[in-house]
Amino acid sequence: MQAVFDDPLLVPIRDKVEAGERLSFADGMALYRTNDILALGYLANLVRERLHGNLTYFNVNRHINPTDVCVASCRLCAFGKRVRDPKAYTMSLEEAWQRAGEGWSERVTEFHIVGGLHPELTLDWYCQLLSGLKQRFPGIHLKALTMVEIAFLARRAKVTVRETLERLRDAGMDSMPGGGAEIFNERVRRIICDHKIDGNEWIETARTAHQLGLRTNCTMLYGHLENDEDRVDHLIRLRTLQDDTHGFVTFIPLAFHPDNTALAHIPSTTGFTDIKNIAVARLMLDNIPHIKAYWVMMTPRIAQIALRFGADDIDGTIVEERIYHDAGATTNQGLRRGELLELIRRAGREPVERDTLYRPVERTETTFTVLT
Ligand code: V47
Repeated sequence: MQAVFDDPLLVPIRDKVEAGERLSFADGMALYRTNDILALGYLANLVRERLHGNLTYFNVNRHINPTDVCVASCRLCAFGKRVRDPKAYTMSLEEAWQRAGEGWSERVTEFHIVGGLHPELTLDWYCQLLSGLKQRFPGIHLKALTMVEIAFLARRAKVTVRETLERLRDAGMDSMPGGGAEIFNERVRRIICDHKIDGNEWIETARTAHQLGLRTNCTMLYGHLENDEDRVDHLIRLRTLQDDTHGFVTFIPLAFHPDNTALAHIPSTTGFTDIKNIAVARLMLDNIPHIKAYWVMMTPRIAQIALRFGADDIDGTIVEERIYHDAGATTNQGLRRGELLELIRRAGREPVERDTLYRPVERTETTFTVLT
């Protein structure tokens, strides 16, 4: 028996999803415009369970933000500070290496390393940062630097994006996070982050990374000045690149947090919008394997619900989070491994600890092995 939907516009979409067919721009618009959240959930869950069954992924990771000094001054951001701001910080290499080993005793498998666009930190400095981390923590995967940081470092070093990526890869960079994509539409981008690379440059930097064999994530920032067309356009541009490269591992929809930003007048997103963005992403991005419900951004409670609306991953232990907390997030700075297991189990899903590339991690009391 087929599911009955309140919204008749979803019926042809249901037929496509059940047949495993690709959804169009118009389908994406219908998905965003519907209020039939249960229908969206039914369809997204169908795809999610087709791909991953009952499994839900998480990892034991630590965020490291070496500096919050940033020349971009994006209106969307509460994290970046001007170089002369007394509240700004920049870690020395020694501090960053030491910080990496601090925090909870749970053995992390990934360092997630991002920061501001610092006017003085050079490509060489980042190479030293990464090679120093590799020396001190040889088994830990370095997921480092967004496309925006890469393009900035390349420009400052007067070398190509390809060479920048090659040098960082040789220094120890294993993969890249998905930040900085924001929304590709130029009209909106000019308002929310006018000094950042444009959407085409973000896509072309990701293409180069993928061509060099670096896997990356991708994101979309929603809940600010964008409209439904901009969101669908963003998702389709990511899907088109993925058809070419197959380099994206995970998509993470990111809800805009307005506090302490130049866009503080914009109301925060609601749980309804957050869940809708997870479901639409799962349905539109038919070639990206994983959809992450980032618990810091959506709260553990909504992230848990998202596991029934298309998400198969809730990210990790994190330990220390700054970007969302500077923008008013009230969630914890980190969660323990046991708390993530519990969150997933209580949604009736089966937790799998993964490494950055989604290989299962097996733990004994004191060691862990990545199963290849
Ligand atoms: O690039 C900045 C966004 C991103 C705000 O790849 C803001 O696994 C909301 O990319 N409100 C950083 N969002 C976070 C990110 C990420 C997080 C978790 C996992 C991964 C991954 C990537 O956060 C930034 C920007 O897009 N951001 N300021 C703000 N006020």
